[in-house]
Amino acid sequence: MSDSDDDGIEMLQYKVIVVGDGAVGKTSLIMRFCEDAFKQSYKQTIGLDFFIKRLVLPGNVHTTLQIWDIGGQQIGGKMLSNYIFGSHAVLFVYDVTSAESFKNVEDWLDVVLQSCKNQEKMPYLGLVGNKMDLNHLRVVKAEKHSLLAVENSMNAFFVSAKSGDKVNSLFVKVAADLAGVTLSKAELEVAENVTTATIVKHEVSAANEHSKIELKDTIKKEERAKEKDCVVS
Ligand code: G3D
Ligand code: MG
Repeated sequence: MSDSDDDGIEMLQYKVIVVGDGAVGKTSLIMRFCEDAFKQSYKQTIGLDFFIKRLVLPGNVHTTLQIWDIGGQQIGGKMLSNYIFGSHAVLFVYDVTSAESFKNVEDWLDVVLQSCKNQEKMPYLGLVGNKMDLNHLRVVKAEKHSLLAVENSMNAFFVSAKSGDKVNSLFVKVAADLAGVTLSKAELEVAENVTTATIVKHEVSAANEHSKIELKDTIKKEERAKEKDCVVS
C-alpha cells in the first residue's frame, strides 16, 4: 500500500497484526515499540487497539506501520478473521517460558492462513519468542523455534518487551522486508538503539465496525498532526 504525504514523499503503509495467546506479552511488545515503555500489566483490551508508527528506512524510504493488537480475541473469536484480513504482516507471539503458548502458535497460524486465503498476497509471517529476559525459566528451545519458523516460512525473532531487547529491530526488520529494503547488520544495530516518542492510540470498539472503514483517512490526518519520525538511516 502506498500513498503520498503533503511533501510528495511516497509513504508505504503496512498493516501489522500481533496475535498469540493471552499473557504472552502482545500489548507489552507493542507499547515497548510505540511508546518505549513497559508496564507490569495492561488492562485487557475490549475491542482492539491499533497504533501507528512511522519509520524512515535507509534510502529515505518512508513507511508507516499500523500495528494492531487483537486484545482478548481468542482463536475462534468471531471478529478475528475480519481483523486479520488485509494484513501485510502477522507476528505470532509466544512466551518462551510457556510451552503451551508455543504449541498454540500452530493454531494461530491456521486461523491466519484461513483468514488470508483470499488475499492477493499472503502476509509476511514472523515468529516472535517473547520474555527472553526470563532465560532461566525458558522451556522452548531455540531449535524448536527455528524448526517451526522454517517449516512455515516464518521469520524468526527473540525479544524481551520488558527489557526492550531486540524490539525495535524486530519492527524495523519487518518494515524493511515489506518495503524491499535490505538492512546491513550495522543498520539493524542502529535500529535497535533508536528510541522515539510516539504516537496515536486508537480504540476501535468491536461494536463500531463502521469506524474501521474510516480508519485510513483518520490515520492520514492524525499521523500528520501527531507523529514523529523514527529515522533509521
Ligand atoms: P498480552 O497482551 O499478550 O495478553 P501483556 O500480554 O502484554 O498484557 O503481558 C502479560 C504479562 O506478561 C504481564 O504481566 C506483563 O508484564 C508480562 N510481560 C510481557 N512481556 C514480558 C517480557 O518480555 N518479560 C517479562 N518478564 N514479562 C513480560 P502480569 O504480571 O500483568 O501478568
Ligand atoms: Mg493485551
